[in-house]
Amino acid sequence: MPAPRTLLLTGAAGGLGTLMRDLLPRYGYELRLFDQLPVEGEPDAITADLADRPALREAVRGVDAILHLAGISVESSFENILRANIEGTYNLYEAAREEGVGRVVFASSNHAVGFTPRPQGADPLIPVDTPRRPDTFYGLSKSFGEDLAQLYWDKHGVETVSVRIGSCFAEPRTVRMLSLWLSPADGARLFHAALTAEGVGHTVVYGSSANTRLWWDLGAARALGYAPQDDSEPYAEKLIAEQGDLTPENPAHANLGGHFVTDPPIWPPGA
Ligand code: NAI
Ligand code: 15L
Repeated sequence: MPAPRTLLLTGAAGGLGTLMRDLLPRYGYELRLFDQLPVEGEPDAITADLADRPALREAVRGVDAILHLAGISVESSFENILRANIEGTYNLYEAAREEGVGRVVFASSNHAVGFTPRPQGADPLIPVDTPRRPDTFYGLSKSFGEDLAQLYWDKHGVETVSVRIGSCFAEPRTVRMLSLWLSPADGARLFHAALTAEGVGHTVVYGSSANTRLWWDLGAARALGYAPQDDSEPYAEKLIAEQGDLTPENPAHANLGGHFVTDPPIWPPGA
């Protein structure tokens, strides 16, 4: 596949969107920005909600590919998740189909498989085909997004790489993130690989750096051409000294999804 030049970046005002606005142009992408919030310093960014289908259709018109980051990025009420992540992602795929955009990279999450026990001791790494076990309505919406991507490939020929992102921040913030950290530079490497690899159909990959304490198998991501350069290990001593190490007896430490697994559900306001 020729390298896409024009890329629609949804969620451009968010944490990951801000990191990628800086990093992706270095790979030659011309970015078109989309978010419900204004993007600081970017007067040409499209300010619209994923529910606004005409705005979304205009936003995708003429781009080579889409990096879909927009949505609620933590747990919320089912109603909020339904509107932003489930209906919003459906609207995005419909716009891509209608406008003939052939490649989407979808920001899925570790929380689509959050109830998967994390490896301990000599346990094998978690394979990418492990059964989906969402830990929240949020994780459920990512599971839906992956199935939607499969449908749009099988039925309409829209290709997607669903990247189950671990924790993409400038630095790992918790001991759990030592296993799941995706450095911003590796995030850009992985998204670039996902945007340019040939014949992906719908491919699901895990997204993290080459962490010493890795929990999951990066083979599917590497098969796209991703070669991670970073490792969270230099942050380990300080984080463990501050927070203590993970203990298998603590249910929030026993599964991939961390505290998302153990937090009480969020019901609609007023319920
Ligand atoms: P964020 O919350 O900082 O950014 C999300 C952006 O989406 C915000 O700018 C928000 O205004 C926008 N947005 C939300 N609902 C929208 C709607 N209805 N219409 C238009 N725009 C809307 O989240 P972050 O950390 O930047 O994550 C980006 C994506 O990556 C999210 O989809 C998140 O679920 C996913 N992800 C992120 C991880 C991370 O470690 N940062 C880990 C796993 C997944
Ligand atoms: C996610 O899916 C969230 O979007 C992000 O804010 C982090 O909580 C990350 O997972 C994580 O599990 O660390």
